[in-house]
Amino acid sequence: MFNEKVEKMPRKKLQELQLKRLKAIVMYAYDNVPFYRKKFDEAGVEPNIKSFEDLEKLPFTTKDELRQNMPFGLLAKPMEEYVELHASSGTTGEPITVCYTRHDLEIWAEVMARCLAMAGLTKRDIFQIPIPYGTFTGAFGFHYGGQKIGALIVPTGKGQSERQIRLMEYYGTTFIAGIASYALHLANVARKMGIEPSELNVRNGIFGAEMFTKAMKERIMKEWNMDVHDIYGLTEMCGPGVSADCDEHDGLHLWEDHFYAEVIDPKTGERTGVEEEGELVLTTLTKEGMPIIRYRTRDITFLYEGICNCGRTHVRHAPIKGRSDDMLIIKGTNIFPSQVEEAIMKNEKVGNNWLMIVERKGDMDEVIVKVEGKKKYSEEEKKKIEEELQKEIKIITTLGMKVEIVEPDSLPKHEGKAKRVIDKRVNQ
Ligand code: DLL
Repeated sequence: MFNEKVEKMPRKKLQELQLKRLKAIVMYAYDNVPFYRKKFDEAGVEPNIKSFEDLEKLPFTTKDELRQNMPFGLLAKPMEEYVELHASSGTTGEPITVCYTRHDLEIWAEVMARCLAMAGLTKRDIFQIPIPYGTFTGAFGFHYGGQKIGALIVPTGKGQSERQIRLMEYYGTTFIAGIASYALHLANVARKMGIEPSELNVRNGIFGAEMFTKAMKERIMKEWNMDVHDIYGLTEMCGPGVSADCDEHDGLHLWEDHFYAEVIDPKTGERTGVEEEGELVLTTLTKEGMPIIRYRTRDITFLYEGICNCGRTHVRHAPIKGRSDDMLIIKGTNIFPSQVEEAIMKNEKVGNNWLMIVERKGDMDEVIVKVEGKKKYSEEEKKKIEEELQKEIKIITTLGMKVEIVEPDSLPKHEGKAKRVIDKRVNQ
């Protein structure tokens, strides 16, 4: 463990620490960020909270509110205190910009180091980071955390997949991090170069930044012959590093000394019951540069009860099921693209890339799921796989969808987060 004292802190002590920090950060936000002063005053709430329950009286912060105050309207410190900025990838609108003080960077490195150590990173590892170094938080988060542990970092950065594989071979990379779908893309590239990914030295990987189903994890594990960990985070909190899963692979530990988590019903805003799914709401407990109170992440999950076998006391949440704004309503049924992925990735005959197209035909919604075959198949073979997938998708989503097996490498590739859904109904 990177920080055993904190990671195994008795729950009572951890909650005392949380409450102390929660009281302080709410007051700090009120005193230093005019946006919060106005918001709390308008809601008629006092910023002097006394209990976790009191927090529920405070209004949520939404992505739209952050957007309206971009780029620097939510900062709590004078400009000269900031040393770095990052921004969200902006797949759902204007990017959200976050500025870090030195103290904030230090905390980011600490939570990242805990996640990476949990995934097995040690100072003896050769740690390759095939993620764009830029305003996206991914690469820098892994970089700072990896350095804190003392691993040898190979900052290969964006794309150039063949070069990534060559360098893995050349340096004997043992640990990689990144965006889940890119790990599978790299496996495809390696094979095309005549290199079996499982024969490279890579034995551990930690991935996130997008929907990451169990079936996909299993596939990455198998293709690379490595252990795979899930890491979650978002720019608004720090970037990657909010939570990750331990070797039990049963939920992600969320670092509660730095983030306070609630799960709410996205419709009513009320907290959900024990282990009941809803939208994750996060409050930063220690961020001095840009504190955020009760942020609606739109990510769907639930919090576990009980302590993990690994001994860490920090609460676990279920792998993110999807974003509330990813949810599709098809023929009146709510589905998440992650359910379709779960169905597809279980099938050994399909490749690593897929795309779902939703259209309205007359009065009816129609879905076509295009899936790359693992290899080129005959028409007859294709038909058989299509039927298998259709059946599996129906079991998981209850919906009938058309499936089309397409040739390997024929669908758009992604070096960043994968785009899995084209919903043509939006413009129909
Ligand atoms: O994606 C930070 C990150 C980088 C996390 C690298 C993990 C690895 P944003 O670009 O702000 O930040 O996007 C945040 O991505 O609200 C989730 O919807 C989604 N997301 C992040 N991690 C996971 C995960 C980074 N492990 C948004 N599983 C979040 C599912 C994830 N979704």
